[in-house]
Amino acid sequence: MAKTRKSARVPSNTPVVQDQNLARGEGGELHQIASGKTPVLTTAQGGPVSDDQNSLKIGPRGPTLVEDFHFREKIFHFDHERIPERVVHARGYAAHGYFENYKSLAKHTRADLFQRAGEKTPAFVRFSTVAGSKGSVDLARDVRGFAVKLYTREGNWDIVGNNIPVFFIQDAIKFPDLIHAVKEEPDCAFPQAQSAHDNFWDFISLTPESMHMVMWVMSDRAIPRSFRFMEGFGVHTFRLVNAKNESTFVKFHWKPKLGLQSVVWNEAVKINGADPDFHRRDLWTAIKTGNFPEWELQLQLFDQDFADAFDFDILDATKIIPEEVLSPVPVGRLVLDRMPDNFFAETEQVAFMTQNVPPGIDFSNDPLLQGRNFSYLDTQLKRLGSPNFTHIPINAPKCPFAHFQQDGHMAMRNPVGRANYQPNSFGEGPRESPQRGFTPFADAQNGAKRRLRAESFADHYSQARQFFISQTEGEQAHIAAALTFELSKVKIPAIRERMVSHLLNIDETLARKVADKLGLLKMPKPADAAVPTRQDLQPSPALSIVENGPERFEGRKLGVLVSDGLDAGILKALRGALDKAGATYEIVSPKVTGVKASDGSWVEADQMIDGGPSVLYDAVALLPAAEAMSDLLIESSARDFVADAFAHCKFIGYVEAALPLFEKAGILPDQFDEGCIALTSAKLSKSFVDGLSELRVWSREPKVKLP
Ligand code: HDE
Repeated sequence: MAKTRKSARVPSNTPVVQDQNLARGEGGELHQIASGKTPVLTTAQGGPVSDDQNSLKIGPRGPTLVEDFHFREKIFHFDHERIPERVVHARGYAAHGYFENYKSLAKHTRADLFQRAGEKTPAFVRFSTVAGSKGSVDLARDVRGFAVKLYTREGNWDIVGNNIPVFFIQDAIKFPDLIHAVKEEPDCAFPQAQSAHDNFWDFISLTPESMHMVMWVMSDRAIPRSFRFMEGFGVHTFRLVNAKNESTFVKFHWKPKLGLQSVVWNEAVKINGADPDFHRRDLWTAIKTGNFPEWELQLQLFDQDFADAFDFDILDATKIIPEEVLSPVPVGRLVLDRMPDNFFAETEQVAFMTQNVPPGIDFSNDPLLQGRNFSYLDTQLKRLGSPNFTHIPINAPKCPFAHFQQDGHMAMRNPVGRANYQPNSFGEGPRESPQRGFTPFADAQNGAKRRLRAESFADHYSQARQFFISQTEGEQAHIAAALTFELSKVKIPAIRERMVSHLLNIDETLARKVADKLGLLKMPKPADAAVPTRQDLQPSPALSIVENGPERFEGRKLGVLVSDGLDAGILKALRGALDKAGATYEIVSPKVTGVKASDGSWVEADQMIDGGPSVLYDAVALLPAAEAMSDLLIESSARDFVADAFAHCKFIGYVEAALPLFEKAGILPDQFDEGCIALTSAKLSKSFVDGLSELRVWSREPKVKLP
């Protein structure tokens, strides 16, 4: 016989989730618990709920009743919580801010946001990876999305860009193939968020136009330290159009105020394990602590004659105009200063669309851009489920708007009045304005209707080579290592060989290095090239991360390894210097509660050593006391902390008591270099922080032989 149990109501002891709208809504007093300000839990229909812990049953253990409308509504809503994730750029993180215009650009564009110096336009920016699903890791080797929504007084303008200024393909019709190839393979459903597999490299090796982009993706650009240290690019050539209807070609560049910085691959792999939300946490923490990230908008402006002088096509998204050939002009700054209140409502539901442009900004005939202008509207309908997605606050314009669109799922704002069409004889509703309205630039078009790729799109290797030769020696080594790693995951030898045959057209030394590391038995012939690689293109220093790195330690983080008995004076000096530099730090200690310093003061910890490996920090300081050393030396996480910091070429400040940790990590005294700095006094601790502006000790890299 089944045991009989006493019926018991589970007491409502969990905190009540506050629905601010509800609390503010009509009949607020009705929905207040008598004793205090806590609002009464209601159904979505507004009915007060008496018990949210137990479903309605017959008897204490009896069947649950369909009559329980509260239970049914709650579960029904939960069952429908997910919307389709983005096909690409599913994993993203966003913030609010503003764009501030430096001076009038009326000469080039009639766009309202560029007319007045100091004009501020609200902005929402979403950063993303491309290939992984919503729950994938932040440090995947991948392109980063850099999508900016500007709520201008003349409607929303979306610059839906990336952190890499070129793209894999030249024509939008190839996009589904590219994305199918990079995503997990359809039969086994792996690998997730990785391009290191056969399908991707099969497609790439059969698509020579992707070679320029491949060089970027194999560089450290694809593993940024954080969103705050990466550039953004509009990629395509757009047009600015002024009040006289004159057009200027334009390319958009976002330059981070903090400079460029990436991590190294071995570090990226470990960060993904230690903190898969590394980039999210970084942006959240920076903004929540008032360190607002900032980018400068710079424009490359040029006319048709300038465009015609190149032997490549400015409509080809696999090409750049080097900044040394055409300097970008600074026109304003983008500041991110507020995190969304709710991730789903804003970051997940934001709908970017390349076709969102205000009067004064226009498209070029770049076939990739033309295809995107079709795709983004389509995708929003699928994802958000209703043509009324512009009624969602994050997508709604912040300027006045008026139209006759009505009804449909979730219509929140139908036109009022009698006339829902125009012209109408009631004098009701909005009318079009030839003066203020968007007028496309009257670019004359002619030619036969054909499926063709212009010959001006045929050079696939010259700029790939230019990118490669613009990198420092260390950066070139990283590209070779990344190619080797990725191709080592490819199982079909013919794909590896085909890739090496393309590399031969880019740089022979690179090709040989990769072939050698892969153990290719014989060198393939160079791939057939429609246009031979130009050898005369000059290196462009603007393309190197190291050449454009930060000048200060500002905005970065020091990991401070401590133990009981640490030198309080040195820690105090370090903290002061870090505050002054606008940098942050975390105390990493054997126990998460903290440690007792030499002067008896308590130092709170941020991380246990296990949870705070050195890969999470830009540089480290080792401040353990001698008496704690025997315990620390048997902690493998303490050893890894030091070994990784050294292998990843980080600056390491240390007190003498920490020396046995180096030994344990396999770092001998004769390997110490200018990046290993003894902190024997408070004064030296300050100068250690000053010296961190360089970030990494790249000269160490050939010696540590990073994988
Ligand atoms: Fe996208 N892209 N894309 N893309 N793209 C999407 O739109 C597409 C391309 C970019 O944070 C989708 O809302 C096509 C280039 C970003 O919400 C989709 C083509 C560049 C984001 C789509 C491209 C981008 C997207 C998926 C080939 C850099 C994320 C969900 C012509 C300049 C925006 C969505 C966000 C998102 C289509 C190529 C950037 C499917 C057809 C080139 C940053 O509509």
